[in-house]
Formats: sequence, C-alpha cells, structure tokens
Amino acid sequence: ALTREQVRASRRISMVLRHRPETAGLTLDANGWVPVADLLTALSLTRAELDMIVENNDKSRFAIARRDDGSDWIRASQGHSRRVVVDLDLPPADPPAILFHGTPASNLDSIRREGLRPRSRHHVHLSMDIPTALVVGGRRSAEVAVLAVAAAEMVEAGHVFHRSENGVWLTATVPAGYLEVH
Ligand code: HQG
Repeated sequence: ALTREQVRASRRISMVLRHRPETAGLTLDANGWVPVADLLTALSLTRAELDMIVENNDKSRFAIARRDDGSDWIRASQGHSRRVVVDLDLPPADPPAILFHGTPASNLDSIRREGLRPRSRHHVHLSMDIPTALVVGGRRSAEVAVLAVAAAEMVEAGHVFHRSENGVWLTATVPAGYLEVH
C-alpha cells in the first residue's frame, strides 16, 4: 500500500496527466504521453518513488512505455478531461453483454431523460462488475444507484466501445433505452 504522501503524489500525477498538465509546465503528446524524466523534474519525484506509485496505484491508472530511443514515457490510461485534447488511440473492443455504471441516486431522473453523458470527460466510464460500480458511484454520494447497461445491444446498434489499459470500459454516450436500474 502507498503512504499518505505517495497517495497525494499519485493524485497530483492524475491531475497533471488527465486534467491540467500546464500547471506542472508539461505538454502531453497527441496520445497523452509525457517523458518520465520531465514529470519527475516537474513534480520533484525520484524514479523509484514514481515506480512505487505506478505499481501500487489501486486502479493502475498510469502506464509507462519505453520508446525505441530508450526513453520512458508515461500517461494516464483513462479519465482525461475534455479540455485536454488527447487521443488514447484505443482499438474498438467487444464488451461483455452487460456492463455497469454507479452513480449518485440523485442523478437518476436526469439520466432517465438524457441517458449517460461523458460530462467533463472524454467518455462515459463503465464498470465490469457491480462492486466496482458501487465504489465509483460512492465517490460522490452515500446513496448509489447501479445501472445495468445493455452493452451487447449497443454494439449491435453500432455504438463503439474501448477498453482502457486498466480495464475500464469506455463509450461516447449511453442512450436511456439501454439502461436499467439494477
Ligand atoms: C453522471 C474514476 C445526470 C455520472 C472512476 C457520474 C471512474 C449524469 C457523473 C472514472 C448524466 C460524471 C469516471 C446525466 C452522466 N444526468 N448525471 N445525463 N450522465 N452523469 O467522474 O463515471 O478514480 O466524470 O453518472 O473510478 O463517476 O478518477 O464519471 O456520476 O472510472 O481513476 O455524471 O473516474 O476513476 O462523473 O467516474 P465522472 P464517473 P479515477
């Protein structure tokens, strides 16, 4: 497990790689990557500290990849703000027949009207299982509703899904007709 200080550093890395790279003086490349060396300098971290945070992150939020020139690059695997223009370049993927989405119960009326929208992010995020959906919805409210998403029917109707490197299912929107309160 990470120490409190490491969790704080991890949140800061999420903020920089998903939402506000400019606050650390960083620019993401077209696919959301930055050189590890630049991130270390910007956040005053050592490589050992960063590796510890990446490896022990509870949701594996960050991915590190080595380029042909030997340099290591890092990005967030999902969750970017819409204002950050990056293309994760994930291939379309075949989701399980049913996916789940946890949300504060107070959102249900609006979701019944409009379906699920990505809000401030690039995609609607869907979970593989109900426990995960409960955790996601529980971030903001004690009263969580879990929606079942008819993902296979959506695919048949032409909706595209992607799976992030850390196992989150992503899609552009979920029309209300594919949702059912679990
Ligand atoms: C809701 C975390 C009313 C939606 C999690 C959600 C996830 C609507 C909120 C990732 C709506 C957006 C994403 C509508 C959607 N009316 N409410 N029509 N459509 N909503 O944070 O899915 O820890 O952008 O239900 O684990 O909660 O950051 O999305 O409640 O994977 O790595 O609008 O963030 O990952 O909130 O969470 P978010 P989310 P990390």
